[in-house]
Amino acid sequence: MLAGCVPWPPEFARRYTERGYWRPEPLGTRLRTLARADADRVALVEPARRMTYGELDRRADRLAAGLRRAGLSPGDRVVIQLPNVIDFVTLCHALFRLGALPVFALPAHRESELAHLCAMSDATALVIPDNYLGFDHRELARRVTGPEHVFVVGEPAEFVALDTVDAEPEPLPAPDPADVALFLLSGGTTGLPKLIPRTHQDYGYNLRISAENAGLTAADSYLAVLPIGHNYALACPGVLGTLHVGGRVVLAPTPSVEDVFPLIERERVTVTGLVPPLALLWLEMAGIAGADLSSLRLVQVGGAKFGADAARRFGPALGCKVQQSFGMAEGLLCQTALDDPPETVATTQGRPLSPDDEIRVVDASGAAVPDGEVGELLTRGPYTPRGYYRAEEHNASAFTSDGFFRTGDLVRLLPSGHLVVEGRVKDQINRGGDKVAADEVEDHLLAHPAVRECAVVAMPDPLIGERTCAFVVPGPRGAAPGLAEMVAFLRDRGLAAYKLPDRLEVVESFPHTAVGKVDKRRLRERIRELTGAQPGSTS
Ligand code: OOB
Repeated sequence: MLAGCVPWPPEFARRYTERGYWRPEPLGTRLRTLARADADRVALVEPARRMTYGELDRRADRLAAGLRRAGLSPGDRVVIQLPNVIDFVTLCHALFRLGALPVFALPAHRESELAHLCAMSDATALVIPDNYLGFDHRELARRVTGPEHVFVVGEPAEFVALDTVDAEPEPLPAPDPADVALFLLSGGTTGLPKLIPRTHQDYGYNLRISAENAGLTAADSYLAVLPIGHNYALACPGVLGTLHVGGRVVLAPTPSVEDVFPLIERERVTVTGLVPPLALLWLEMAGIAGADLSSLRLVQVGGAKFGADAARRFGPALGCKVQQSFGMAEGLLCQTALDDPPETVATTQGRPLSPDDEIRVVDASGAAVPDGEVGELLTRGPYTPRGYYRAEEHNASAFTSDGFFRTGDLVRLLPSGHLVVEGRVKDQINRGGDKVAADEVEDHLLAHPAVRECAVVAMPDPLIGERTCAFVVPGPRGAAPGLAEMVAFLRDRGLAAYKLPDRLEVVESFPHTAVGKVDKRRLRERIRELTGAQPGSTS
């Protein structure tokens, strides 16, 4: 396995292979078979362009050869920051074939995140769009040093247009299926996002079991609404799961209802995955937007807690089934089943998908809590890697000595095996599915000359579940900055917009815990009182 990664112990690897979870084939192998069997079948749809399985297969080969000729080698890391476009998917398959490793950035990331990802992964190449949602990503690329190559989808300026990377296919040695295929990003709890190495065979299993649990077949059209660089829309079952079964992937240019509803109607979309704020919006708009959504058979909702009331209303309002999805880039994926009773679908976040997903629910000392009580979820299994990339020190605390990942999520395990997410112990804000590591934002706030101390906490929000509140203790020099000034300051530091505080509270001092740490629990209570909000989740 690639240096800097933690392999599964051999006895586990043997078991996962023997049980058929791990298959000796690189990601994208099925694409070749499907392309040969039915070349003209539509694989990918953009609003103004479509691509068949045959074309996707050919383009992946030619792009792989072109990248090789441009100087990329197996094992090289390629940071991809693209919106939901066909080139994203062709590029992924080219890299799988070449054995080069995509590192998935989000379109919302800015200089701070992108520079970190390129440095962490030692990236050889960066792939960006020219513009997306009014932002010029070439400007961003100019400020990120490190990658030798910058490829652009669209107008390349001084960089290289991805379209022109093209060469006659040549035989390439197949990558080792046991090795890393791609890197996902952790939501981050301490500092900047960590890289999660996913192997061909672990990720292949991830996408197969989630495709199976969604009952996905070649007759399905999956609509990618959320960014496809995120695990959920990429492989749970997402784009890769859909292509695996020979279905059709419809790529939404943005998650807005104006873009998405007409696509559902036109392409007769059957399945999609949403975060709770979008699901609430769909619930509101379904009857009044005037689009025919009757082709939908299944809508997954996950990434943040989906309240039971909304979950109960969603299916009848949209005329489809709902599937709660509780997953993480680190591996474990829990989902309700298509034949679960409606109340189970409304009130739980599903069951782990693999019979070999091991679950422990523990208290702060690491001891198992009594059945049915709330504790931290620990897990290990055939698609949950044993460590972050190049993060030995962090891995020592993020994993138990016997390889269980500490999810930082508080859950209750029901006798049926379903989990209910009750909260979290990790210092993170879940902003409607977007994860914000409190201390990453705190580090940036502390760089402001007028800030002496700061603490970032979640505050309840009726629409997106949680928003970010920054508490600040001003320093001796100058007045504390207001929210607008602080937001401008953080933007200048290259922080992604979803990480910017929604509210700023200036205080004289912080409450402290008995051991002298800032007492964030009391700060959360204070902001709840100030906003008059109730503790709870999106409902
Ligand atoms: C998904 O993945 P990540 O890596 O962005 O975030 C994982 C974290 C979980 O540890 C949990 O804290 C939270 O997001 N989360 C949920 C949830 N789904 C994720 N919290 C409550 N209820 C849920 N349904 O978010 C992700 C990956 C694959 C599929 C779906 C979501």
